[in-house]
Amino acid sequence: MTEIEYFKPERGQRPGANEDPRLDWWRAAKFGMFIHWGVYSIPAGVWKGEHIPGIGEWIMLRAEIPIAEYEQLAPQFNPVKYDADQIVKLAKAAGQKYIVLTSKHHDGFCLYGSAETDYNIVDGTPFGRDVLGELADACAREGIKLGLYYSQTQDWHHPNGFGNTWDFNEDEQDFADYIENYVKPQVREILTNYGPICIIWFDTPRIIERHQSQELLDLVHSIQPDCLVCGRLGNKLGDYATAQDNAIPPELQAEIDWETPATINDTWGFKTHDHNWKSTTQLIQNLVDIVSKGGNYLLNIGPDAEGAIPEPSIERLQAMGVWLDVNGESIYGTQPGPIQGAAAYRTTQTSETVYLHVFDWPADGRIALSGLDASSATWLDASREAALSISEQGGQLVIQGPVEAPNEHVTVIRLGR
Ligand code: JFZ
Repeated sequence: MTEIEYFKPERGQRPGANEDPRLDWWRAAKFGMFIHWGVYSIPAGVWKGEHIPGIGEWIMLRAEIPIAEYEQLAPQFNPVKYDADQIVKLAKAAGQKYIVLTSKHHDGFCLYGSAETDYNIVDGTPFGRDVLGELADACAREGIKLGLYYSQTQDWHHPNGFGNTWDFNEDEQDFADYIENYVKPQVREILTNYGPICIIWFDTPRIIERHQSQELLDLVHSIQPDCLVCGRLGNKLGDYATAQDNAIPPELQAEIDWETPATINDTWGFKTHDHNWKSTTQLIQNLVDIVSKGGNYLLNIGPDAEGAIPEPSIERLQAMGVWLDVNGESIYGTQPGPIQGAAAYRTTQTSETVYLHVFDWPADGRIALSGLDASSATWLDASREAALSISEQGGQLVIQGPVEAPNEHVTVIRLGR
């Protein structure tokens, strides 16, 4: 079995996979919305007229922008189009059951009114509103769970944070002090001031020490025992495993709870010139592929400097929601299916039903499956009228449907056991 290399809770750290009831809602949810937003959406991939390669939220490091220059972005940040209700309603329309917002990314800017620094949206910008607070209220109104991304090691603004080698000399930094007197107070405030938080999404652990990871895990669970911690806390600690960005394991990961964080284009933070949007079909197939292997799909939006969501993201997420309105029964609350490793289809299942997801509909409408018995085959899309039959031929279950693909993205057939 190919394990998810990057971050995987050590066995025994927490109840094993499929055992910890704190994850039950998350296992059933399958699909979440990631939101990467901050002052990096102002340069949006361009600095002093130069296109800066890589992901947009890394522009400060990629261009080695001195703090004195980069923090001048904060007084320019006035995202008047920010609408927390619009974001939450888009997540709901898309079928995303939880949202994870960057409360503080590697550049150190906070999207909430932190008592630990004025380098935040409330105290340091003309906008002056608490983005996180407004999102928390909108999530509560709409019944969507809210999680928070928090960069616990990389902080290119704080003198004792990790990663800024152009303003600071690492040998003169005190990372232990940073963890004790900045990270812990900020983790406390985001878990105390904004209601129930479903996940703390730590990231890029880099130099964090085992005891520091453990202390942060214990701190989160001491304040909100039901708050989950993703697999990037460091030292293989956390409540579930986190795959590499946009990575989908080639095979079933039955032993662990895991999640793939992913982008719709090629950047997390908004970039003006990144138009490489994945197709709706690709996004739906990614969701099905991940769920069929036991994982969750955390799919990102990157609002621009005005707080607007890029239209291509809205279009794709809404189309994913249309597909899930019809086919969500085969996704939410399911387990990995009995057939794994096929190229053209995936399977998920419940105790009574197997769901066959057909990626590439056969030209003759005929699907032959080995290792599966079924008493019935019906379209999950109740509006489909085309004939669908099953038979047993040569030891295989043969499904005969129309020659035309029933669904432009992924067709789902419900197989009764
Ligand atoms: C990290 C961040 O640096 C990035 O800005 C974004 O927030 C992303 C979700 O997480 O990037 C990573 C972290 C881990 C891997 C790759 C990119 N990895 O495991 O290969």
